This record gives sequence, structure tokens and C-alpha cells, in this order.
Amino acid sequence: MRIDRIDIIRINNPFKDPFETSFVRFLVRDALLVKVYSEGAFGYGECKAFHAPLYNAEDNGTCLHLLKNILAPRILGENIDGPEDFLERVAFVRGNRLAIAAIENALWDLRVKATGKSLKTLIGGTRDEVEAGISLGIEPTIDALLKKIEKYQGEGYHRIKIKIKPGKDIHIVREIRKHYPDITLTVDANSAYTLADLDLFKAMDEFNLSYIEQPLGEDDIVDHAVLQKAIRTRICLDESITSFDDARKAIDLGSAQVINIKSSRCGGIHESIRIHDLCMKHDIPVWCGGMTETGIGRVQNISMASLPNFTLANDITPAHRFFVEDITVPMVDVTSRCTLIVPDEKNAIHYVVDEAAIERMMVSREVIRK
Ligand code: OSB
Ligand code: MG
Repeated sequence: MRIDRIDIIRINNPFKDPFETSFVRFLVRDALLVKVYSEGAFGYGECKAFHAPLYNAEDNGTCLHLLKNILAPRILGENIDGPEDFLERVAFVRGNRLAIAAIENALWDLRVKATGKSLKTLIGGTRDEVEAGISLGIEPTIDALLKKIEKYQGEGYHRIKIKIKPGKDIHIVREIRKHYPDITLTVDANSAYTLADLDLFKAMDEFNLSYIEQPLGEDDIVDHAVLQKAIRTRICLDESITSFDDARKAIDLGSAQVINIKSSRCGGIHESIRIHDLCMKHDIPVWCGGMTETGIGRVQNISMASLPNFTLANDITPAHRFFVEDITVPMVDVTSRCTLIVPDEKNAIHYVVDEAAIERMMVSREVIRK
């Protein structure tokens, strides 16, 4: 397919309620969308970076640069075969996987349109629906958090994850367990701790967490291996896994027993499938992580999570959980079973990008042609 034009669209979508993590309190989702035009069709991809390099080393500024000056010029005006061909053309780039994933994802969308097949079918997905878990931000009080847990537990979410940070951790878990001794509960530290906190994590073993997500350094797999050997609770890596090789090394070292796959963090769906397959071979269950994305990213996440080894509940939720308005029609929502229907050739779920909503949220648009 010939790549005729690439638009990089920046949108701002305010959160209904602030979402607080160990690294930042989000008020607005500042997001980049990539629209790749080819032979009368277009594909959308979402760049999952944030306004600043808080979660990993990339942010919207660095991604804009990469997309416009490094990545787009490699395919504009060229005849390319699709996502794999694009990845080969940009294989010289070190890191910057969120930026790469944005175009890669758009090329998958173009392939969906060109073939008339669903993303699920193209990647070999096997599930008709995928389970929703929920990621709850840090709250000012334990009572406020307990109220949220009550709400989402009542709605049937398949796993409750809470964000933790030093000073807001074990006593909160203890309190939750008093009220909910049996729910599937996890914590996500977003790299806020070090091995000096080993005793804290040993003490957490008592609370039967399904796993502890990314307790240590965002680029670490060595300290995580030390921690994993010292505790019973499974460690799940998020930030630390950016590629197939990261996953291979983490599995070899014993740094994690669960992996959270985000196609953005790993440079796209192609690499994510490789990680999925590797984990499956090693009996490491995976689940699909979230980045408070727009509907474009959410719908692709649903499709990716239809792969067979996504056996744990995902951070894929209804869009209205974070936002009043989103950019797909319909807005992504859960079923009465708290699952998300995977779009495929058989069912009626079909998402369309709402161009008018994008216009309303738009901060800037760069049109790149050869
Ligand atoms: O670490 O999983 C994370 C949100 C932003 C950045 C990182 C993470 C998260 C979440 C929210 O936990 C997941 C979601 O989109 O529902
Ligand atoms: Mg995480």
C-alpha cells in the first residue's frame, strides 16, 4: 500500500475525576492520534504517551518529533507491505516505542480495512469477549477508596487494582482485606519502591494479592528477580517489559510470574504477539494494560486481549469510566458480565471514529505529505 499522508492530531480530553498514581495526578488526557492515509483509505493509531516523561522516557513532545521527523518520512510516498515492513524500516531507531507503536497500530487498522477482516482474526485471537478489571487511583482517604471498590465490585469487575506509593500502601491493603477478604486484588506501584522496601513487600504476602505490579525501577529486571525470590506473591512487570528480549530475560531471571502487555510500550501489536507467545510457552499468564487511552486505543486493546494467553483480567474499561466524551461511536462499554465484546466478522459490534468529537477536542493537527 502506498502511504499518501500522515496526520498527527493532538487532543485534550478532561478526566471526569482526577486519576492519581505514584508519579502524577492526571486531570486531562493530553493525547496524540496518528491518521495514516493510503490509497483512499485511512487507519488510526493512538500514541499512548503523556504530557511529560512520567511513566517512561517518552512524552508527547518527543513522540511528535519522532513521528514527524524520523518515522513518517520512512514511509511517506512509499509502497509498504504493512506493520511488519514499517517495523523493518524503522529498526534503526533505539527506544521510542510509544511513537513507533502509534504508526504500527494505524497500519494494522489499514490492514483491517483493506482485508475486511477483524484485527482479532488477523492476529489469531480466540476469545469472543475479554474480562474487565479496574485500576483505581490513589484517593485522599481510605473511605473514599472503599466506596469506589464497593461500586466497581458491585458492578462485577473481575479484578480490583489499586495504585500505591510509599506511605499509601500496606495499611490500605489491610483495610481493604478486612472488608473484602476474597476479591481478586492487586497493587500497582509504578516503580515507586526500591529493594530497601523488601520487608514491606514480605509483609504484603499476608494479603493474598493476585500479584504486585511494577514495584521497582522502570527499567529494572535484576532487583525484581531478587524481590521475587524473597516473596510468595507474584510480581507482574509493566514498565520494565518493552520488548520480546526484555520478556525473555525477565522470565529467565525469574523477575516476574505475570506480565502486563501494552502494545504501546512494546512498540506495537507485532512485538506484543511475540511476547504473548513467549509467555504462553513459559506458562506466564498475561493481561492487557491500559494507559487511560481514547476509544481508538481501547478498541485495539480489546482485540489484542482476545489472544489465548490473556487469562487474567485486563485494564480495559468503559470509556465513560474516565471521560464524559470519547472519540468512538459507540463509546466502549462493558456487558452485564463486565466483559468487552471483541469485534469480529460474526458479531454486530463495529466501532467508528467520531471525527466531530476529535475536532472538538483538538489542540493541533500536523499534516505531513511527501
Ligand atoms: O501502570 O498500568 C499503569 C494509567 C496510566 C499509566 C500507567 C498505568 C495506568 C493505569 C490505568 O493503571 C489503566 C487504565 O487505563 O485503565
Ligand atoms: Mg502498571
